[in-house]
Amino acid sequence: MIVNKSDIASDNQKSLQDHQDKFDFLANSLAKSEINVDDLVNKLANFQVAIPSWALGAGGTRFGRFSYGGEPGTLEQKMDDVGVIHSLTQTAGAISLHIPWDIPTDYEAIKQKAAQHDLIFDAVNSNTFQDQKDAKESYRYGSLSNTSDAARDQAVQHNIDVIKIGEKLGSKSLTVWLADGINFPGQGNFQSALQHTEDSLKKIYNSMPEDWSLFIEYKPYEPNFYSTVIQDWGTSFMLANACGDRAYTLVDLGHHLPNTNIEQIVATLMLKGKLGGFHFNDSKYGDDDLTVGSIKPYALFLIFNELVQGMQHNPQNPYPAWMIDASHNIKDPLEDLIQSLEAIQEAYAKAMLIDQNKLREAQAAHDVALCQEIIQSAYRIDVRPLLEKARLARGGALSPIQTYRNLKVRETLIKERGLHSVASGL
Ligand code: AOS
Ligand code: ZN
Ligand code: ZN
Repeated sequence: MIVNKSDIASDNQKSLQDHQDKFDFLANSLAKSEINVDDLVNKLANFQVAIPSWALGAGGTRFGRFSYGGEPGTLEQKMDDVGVIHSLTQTAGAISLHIPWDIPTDYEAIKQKAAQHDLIFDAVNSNTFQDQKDAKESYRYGSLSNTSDAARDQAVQHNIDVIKIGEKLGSKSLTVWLADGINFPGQGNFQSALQHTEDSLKKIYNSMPEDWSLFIEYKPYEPNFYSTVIQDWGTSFMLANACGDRAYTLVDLGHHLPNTNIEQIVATLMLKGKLGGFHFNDSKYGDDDLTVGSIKPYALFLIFNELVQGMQHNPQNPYPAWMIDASHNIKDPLEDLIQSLEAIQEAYAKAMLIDQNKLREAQAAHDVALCQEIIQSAYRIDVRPLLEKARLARGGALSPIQTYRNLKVRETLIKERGLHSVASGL
């Protein structure tokens, strides 16, 4: 299924005038505050977020999974789905693969597909949280942290294999998320688990090509419920420092205990030049992997405020790798991802509207109420016409979900792939 630019353009016609009226009204009022609207729209148009290959089918829980018709069964089909999202939103110009779920059989064909959809390959993800068929060693008691040399060696080798696959596709980074941990007090030794993990990560780091980065993800709990080896940003930061300059922390929004101040973590990591990657999602309780911005949009905006500041003032920090990491149990996964992309762009746009000069003055004067007014008045602006303009400029849809429905994308996918398709992966 391919969504043509001409079909998008003709669907846009219906709401073009309405968009233009709203845009003009907003642009006029922003220009009065000396905001460079063209620059803002440009930044939005250039902000690209990678789609994870595992988010394109219906997710599930241990209580069951309700499949969604027309799910992608192969890597090619997953790329086609990202192509659909990118055509409509013009903000999903990358895909993040998961090995072994997405091992290409024909690299040239996969690269051609990427070029056809205007996609690049973002970070590749290793998997040492499941035992693979015919694997000699089990990860039941850990992978990079395992007390068994043979299990650790196998896990390190898997990561090296993933790097090799990524190299063939043009990826430039590896994301490691470890499920390693223990379920009961006394089950293992904290210090040796951490030491083994550090040693294993160093081996992986030293096997990367020189232009690659290593992203180390952290998470407080699940699948282990007493302790996780890389439980928080501090542990990830420490391990990244132990590995070297091209190892970074990856922040997944769902990987924090309730009420953690994530924006402060972002600011701290960027100051130290160690924020390498980002997984967007939202949650009410834990690692819910819900649609970005569906539960705590204000928190997302505050996080973006720090990201925008960091991108402007912290040259010591690389441009972060943006990725969605979500799971769709109920909604059409493609619609859900489109909503996530919109929420990300919205938070980014609002964060760029904060009057930083005024804020600094108010902070210096300790005018606390004014500080809050400045931040919140940016948050209250309806920035959607800016997002529409950015999409329009690149040939995307004014209203991606509406166009997705008008063009009957899901119906076509069901016709092509069947109603009872099963997505490969989780
Ligand atoms: C797991 O909770 C992490 O968020 C991972 O980033 C990711 O979801 C996983 O690698 C996909 O299987
Ligand atoms: Zn993640
Ligand atoms: Zn997660």
